[in-house]
Amino acid sequence: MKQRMNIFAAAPEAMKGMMAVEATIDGSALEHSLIELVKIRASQMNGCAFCIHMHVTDAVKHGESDMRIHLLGAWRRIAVVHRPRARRAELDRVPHQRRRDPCVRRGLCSPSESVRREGHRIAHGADRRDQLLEPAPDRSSCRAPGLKAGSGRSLSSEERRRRRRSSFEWTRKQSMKLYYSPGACSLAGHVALHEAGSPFETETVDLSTKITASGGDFEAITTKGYVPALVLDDGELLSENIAVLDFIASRYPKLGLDGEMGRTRLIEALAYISTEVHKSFKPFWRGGSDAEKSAASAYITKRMQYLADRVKGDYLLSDQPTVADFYLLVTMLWAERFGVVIPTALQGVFARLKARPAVQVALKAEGLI
Ligand SMILES: N[C@@H](CCC(=O)N[C@@H](CS)C(=O)NCC(=O)O)C(=O)O
Repeated sequence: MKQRMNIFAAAPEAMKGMMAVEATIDGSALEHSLIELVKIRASQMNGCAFCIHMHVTDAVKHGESDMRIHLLGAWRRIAVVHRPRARRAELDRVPHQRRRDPCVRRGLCSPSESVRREGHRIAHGADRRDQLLEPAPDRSSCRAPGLKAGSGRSLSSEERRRRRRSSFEWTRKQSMKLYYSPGACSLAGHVALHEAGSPFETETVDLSTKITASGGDFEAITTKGYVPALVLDDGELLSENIAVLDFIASRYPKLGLDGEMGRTRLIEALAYISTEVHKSFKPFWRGGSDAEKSAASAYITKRMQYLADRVKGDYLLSDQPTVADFYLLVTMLWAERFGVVIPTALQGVFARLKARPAVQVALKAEGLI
């Protein structure tokens, strides 16, 4: 194959201009996914398959919907690419300072999302709301590894360009990494990432020795020592199934619930599955007595019945599966394995979930089928 030209070496002046334009656009209040749509469209017009692939990957990563990407070829004729007037007005109300949030500038979330969404808080390590509302003094958590904190104002333009380039290359190389143990609750996140079509890597963990498949010390990755552990694409570690699944649904809204109460209802379901269903399997995993197992079994069926009585469609919360379905799926697989009765109304959901291609892929990858 013909080697690609190193454009930075071949046309440094042109690249200088390009990077300056890109820096200006990135520093503006435009949503990152919208910028990527423009880049995809330009690449389509240029007929550059490499660039289309690169910008589609970035657009998906920044939460762009498949629909808007597919419709780009006819963008002049459709309404979906335009931000609704209400959305523009909302954006205009965001104080300028917040638009300068480094996470917003890197396109990890839109200005309003940086205030509103839990995904932002988790992804960027701010666990208090007020840390979000006021710019944190040290923003290193939003930065690519190896880039030092600082305002950037005192940097030479050459150094700024070098950093931009390295951060640009870094974003391209990193993808999320899920540490899982076959059949464990981490399977929920594994399925969700496949459903999302997200680029991600995996590594298995031996939970008895805490050694990862590549021989690493899992407790050095998370002192919690349990799965799931999701290393985000900016290098931050996320643990706890509820948080991991909420993060995935925030980034890939098709796996969440629409509406003002959507996210709250999703967390409500995740919390119920985690604390009332998942945790009740303890006697089965931790060598409980027969009496303990039998009591747990009855309790789990009762707790599942509550969900069964409220099934909202083909899946638990709607006609489309959400991350809560994938968590429930794991517990139903455990129920099947340990002979716990699954309520009839959940059996259809169970069958539909098992038949999904993403579920099949994840089960196969974990060696469960
Ligand atoms: N609080 C955690 C618990 C996760 C959990 O129970 N993980 C199990 C597998 S399903 C595990 O890794 N156990 C190994 C251990 O605790 O040593 C969560 O909700 O994500």
